[in-house]
Amino acid sequence: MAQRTLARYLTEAQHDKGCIPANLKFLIEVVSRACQAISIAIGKGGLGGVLGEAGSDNVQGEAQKKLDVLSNEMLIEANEWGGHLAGMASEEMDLPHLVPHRFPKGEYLLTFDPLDGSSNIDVNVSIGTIFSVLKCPEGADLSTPEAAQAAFLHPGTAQVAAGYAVYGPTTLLVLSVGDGVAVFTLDREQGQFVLTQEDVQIPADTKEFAINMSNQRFWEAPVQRYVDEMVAGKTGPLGKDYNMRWVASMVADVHRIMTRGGIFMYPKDLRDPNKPGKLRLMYEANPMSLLVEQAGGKSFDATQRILDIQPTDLHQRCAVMLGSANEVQRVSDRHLT
Ligand code: P6P
Repeated sequence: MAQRTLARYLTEAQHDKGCIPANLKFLIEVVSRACQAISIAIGKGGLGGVLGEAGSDNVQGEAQKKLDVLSNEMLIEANEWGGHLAGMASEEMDLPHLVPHRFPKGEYLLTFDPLDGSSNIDVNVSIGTIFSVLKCPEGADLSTPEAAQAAFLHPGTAQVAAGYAVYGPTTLLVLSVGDGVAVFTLDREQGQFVLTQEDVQIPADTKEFAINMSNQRFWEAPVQRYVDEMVAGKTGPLGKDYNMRWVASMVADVHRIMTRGGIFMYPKDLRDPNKPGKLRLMYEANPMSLLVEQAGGKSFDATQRILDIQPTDLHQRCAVMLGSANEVQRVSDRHLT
């Protein structure tokens, strides 16, 4: 059977299921080509002069890697001319990037973390791009970047598409337009993404958890108790041994869970009561939560569904507990007792 490329998959979804308007199909293809170009830049590593620090900090006060800045620029340049977007927001930019007046404006808003896990770049561990697509509200005030921020502030349930690219031994694009999750593998000879898995399903149970254990003393009691129970294994109340993984690239940890199940947690850290978590709602937690739910998993901030959170700030953080439905439900229930 002929390979089903991303373009064919999107065309079929557009015609057969009517779930992808033409401009959304175009947007996803443009993002996929930007991810392809990012994959090539990353692949050059030290040979391409793209490793190391950029010498600047992002809005989060985090030192930017050269590839953080490059990936951000690649996504901006790929998307601003096509007439499908009204604006873009990124982890690497304080304010939204509005489509320049010289280009046509479209109906969608794109948020992204252009290169997630960038602390892993220089040690050659998998990293990724995370993106989320929203409809721009009718009559939104896009007169200035400051004013435009409000147009982005929708709960995750309003996303019309979400996905990530994971730059690992292979480069994969994992995508949902609200009709399940599909996985595409980059065929470097052909220079295009080819469908390699459809209708991803996360197993409801797991024996694998992902968390940064070095923060254990700063977690809230329910999370401490839950992790202690998993570490106790067969000798504890859960009656089974668990394994632990922590790549410190959300995309890599989430992709493992999409592939074989598991629970990923970046819980609230009591060191800074003003920071509900480390991960960002709009371009990390929300897109990943849509994908996980579309694959039969769950995603809570502890007690509430992440996709239901009403954002108040473009860069707000939230606690994240996502993955195998029964395991996520268990840790959420720990907060109610
Ligand atoms: P820590 C990467 O910096 C990131 O945003 C996520 O990709 C990852 O899951 C997390 O932070 C790792 O955080 O505290 O373990 O370095």
